[in-house]
Amino acid sequence: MCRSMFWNQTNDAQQIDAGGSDLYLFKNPCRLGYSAYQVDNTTSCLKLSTKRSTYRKARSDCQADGGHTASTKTPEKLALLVKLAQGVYFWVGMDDRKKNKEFVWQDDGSVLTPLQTQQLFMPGEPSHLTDQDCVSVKAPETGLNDRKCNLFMNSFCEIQPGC
Ligand SMILES: [Ca+2]
Repeated sequence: MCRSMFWNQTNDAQQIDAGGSDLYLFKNPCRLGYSAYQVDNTTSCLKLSTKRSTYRKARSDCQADGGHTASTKTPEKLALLVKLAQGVYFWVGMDDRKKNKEFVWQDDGSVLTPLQTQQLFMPGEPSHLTDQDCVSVKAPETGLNDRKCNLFMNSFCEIQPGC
């Protein structure tokens, strides 16, 4: 559920001088602490966590904000997060904790497709080794890899614009 009241409190319109006599009103569509990115033909509001945590904690922190650990369903979105992370290791919003070898995206509960597996994971991954039920990117890698969920990593929270 989006809280429009919160949105109004935390996103003041800014006046931007365009260089001439015209002034434009710009309003960040994302709540405080989140930045807007155009990716996958939509606007995503993203925030990188300030500390490392387990997958479970990262997930619950994002849920407390009304969102989820950021998805990377396309190579374009994955490349964006890798770039924003600047070498920091981060969790991706997907795990197969419920049913082994069936990765489910946090944002909509859909199952990872074979095409996504091929496009997004590192060669030879996901390896499904013992307890590797969560998914992350570990620089200098730029693709996904399943790893143990109790490792400590940063993560991106993602929420809907206006939420
Ligand atoms: Ca692995």
